[in-house]
Amino acid sequence: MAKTYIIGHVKPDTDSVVAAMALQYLYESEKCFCHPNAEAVISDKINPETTFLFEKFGITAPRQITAQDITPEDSIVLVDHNEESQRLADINPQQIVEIIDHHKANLNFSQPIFMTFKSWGSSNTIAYFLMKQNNVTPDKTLASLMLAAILSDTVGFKSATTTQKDKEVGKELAELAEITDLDGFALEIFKAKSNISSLSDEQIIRNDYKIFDFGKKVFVDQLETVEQKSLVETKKQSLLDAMKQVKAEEKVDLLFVAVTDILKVNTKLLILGEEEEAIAIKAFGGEVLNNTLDIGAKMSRKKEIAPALEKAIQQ
Ligand SMILES: [Mn+2]
Repeated sequence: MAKTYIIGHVKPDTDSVVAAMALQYLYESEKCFCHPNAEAVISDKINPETTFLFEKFGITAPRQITAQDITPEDSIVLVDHNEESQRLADINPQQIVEIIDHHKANLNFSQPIFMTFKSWGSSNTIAYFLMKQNNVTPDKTLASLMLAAILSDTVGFKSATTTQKDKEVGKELAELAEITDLDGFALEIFKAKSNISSLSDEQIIRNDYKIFDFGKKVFVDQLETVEQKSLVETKKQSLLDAMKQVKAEEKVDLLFVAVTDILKVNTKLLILGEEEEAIAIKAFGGEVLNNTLDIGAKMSRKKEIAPALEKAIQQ
């Protein structure tokens, strides 16, 4: 029987995995979406933060698939991404029937599809909005995970991507989840996100990266952490070595690692070489000291870091 796969971006974060689960719940509860046999799936292993959350709430992760698992009769719903470089490799764009996303659209389809794009802070804010529109209420566990995803994507409502809608939805989900200490819950999530102790240097560089095509290929990894100081000081040299290796492997023109302190609200960029230094200074100003550039309170890769780099490259 034909299936509908709901899938987030490669290198899935909590927002993309949980939003896929939320949409499965919505499609099962409200048949008007006409997505039979909907299944939330993932394209890569879940990250330490999502692992922590699934353990905390006793949830099994969605199944990991490859394009080979999708038959020509199946449909695909993309969530938390739209552009080709973020999609599961080798899927047929003709099979994409719907997209729910909060990123910049970069699309070209030969057939009409359903699209819900909202510039809110999290795909789960959109998923909850769609649920509400259809009189569907998430159960307590799903509400907890959706709240966690919103807190994670908006860095506890502190990121520049945060909107009034995220806060409003967060409040409603907290009630459904019966979570009263939002700050405490956010801190737990940040600590799990920061826990990179089990990762090698290369895995750290590849933990949460996006490759942007700004005329030049730009790899931007972001480490959202409560341990910025130790990462930027103690671990810097081995991270720079791993950055050099990943840059060669990925054949990108520029590679940046943004080390964001989510409690202090500050980002330091690790600068690999002269090319990165020139673009980073053009983008953010300031001075590179020991391969590090302090870019201040900028925490959002999507809204602050990537657009500034794009502008600097295209100047
Ligand atoms: Mn997201």
